[in-house]
Amino acid sequence: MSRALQHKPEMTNSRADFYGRMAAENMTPLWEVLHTLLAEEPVTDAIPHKWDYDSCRPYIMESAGVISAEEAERRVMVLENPGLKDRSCISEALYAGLQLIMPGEVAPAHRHSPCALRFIVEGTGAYTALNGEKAYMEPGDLILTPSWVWHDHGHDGDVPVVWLDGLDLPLVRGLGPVFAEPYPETEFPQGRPTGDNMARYGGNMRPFGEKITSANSPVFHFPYAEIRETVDTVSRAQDIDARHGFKLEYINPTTGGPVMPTIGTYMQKLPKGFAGDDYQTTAAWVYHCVEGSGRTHIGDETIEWKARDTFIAPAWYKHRHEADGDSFLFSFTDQPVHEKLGLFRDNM
Ligand code: 1HN
Repeated sequence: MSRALQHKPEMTNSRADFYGRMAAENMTPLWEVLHTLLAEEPVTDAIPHKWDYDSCRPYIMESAGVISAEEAERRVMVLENPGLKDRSCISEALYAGLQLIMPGEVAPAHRHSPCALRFIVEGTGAYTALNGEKAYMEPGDLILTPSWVWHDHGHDGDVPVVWLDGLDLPLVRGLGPVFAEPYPETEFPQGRPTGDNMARYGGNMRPFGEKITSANSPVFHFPYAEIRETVDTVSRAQDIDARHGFKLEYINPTTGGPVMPTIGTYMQKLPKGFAGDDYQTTAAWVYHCVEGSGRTHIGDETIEWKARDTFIAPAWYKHRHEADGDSFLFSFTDQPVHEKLGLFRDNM
């Protein structure tokens, strides 16, 4: 190639003097930084990383004695990407954390413009209420709390419950429109009965005459028992994808698109002995192993994973999965944003 965008001009005394003088007017020379602003391919400071659940769990449990869910508002250990220190994010656009709720606790009702998902890691008996409609958690369940919906968490059971939170908070913060509001009471009043969202919108039917205007899935609870059965059934009569094994997207039933406008969510089965091809995309992928074990080669790194581990494949990192036994991986990604903005690319 005869021309490279990576060219950095030579610094001379007179140039340095000129740059120094224009700084008084809050102006800087683009040609000194253009090579960093316009890399030929996506560059991210995020790095591939795994949060080993066995190593993280003692700290999560210890946090119960450090602060209550109510005092903390949300008792969450942020999964901070080691390449993005002090930014509370797992990728440039996505946030992830592990949240603990103990029997009898409440995490007070609030709402915010960033949207969130919960993927249940361990325990049973806790719930998330959306506008007062409770969704009871089982390991492997996905529960959504879309933008600006009132939500609180509670726990009627008797074992600690931990879930993985995923939010588009870094993206929304970068764009600007972060709003949040506490509900005046700790708990939102009782709303519709448990399961109402699935009956209303998740049964291949919808209420007669209802206009659906939300950009988010009106189904907000996706139980693992059903999702696993779906993916497993499809895997028996479907050609395997060389990159993804058998991978299905959770959908907003009113659009067929992603469950929330900014975050896509997937469950994939990697059959015993699967050794996949490289996948490369502009989007970042947070993976969480529900069952099985294996490894994912991300760039030059190899991440070994087993049930309850969480790991990140940052934007544009080639990555390929290998499974020991039959394995199930949940994932969430900012891919829908890239697609909506016409910026998405991959190597499919
Ligand atoms: C939030 O509201 C929750 O509702 C969890 O459980 C994690 C991280 C940042 C900002 C808000 C929740 C959060 C959060």
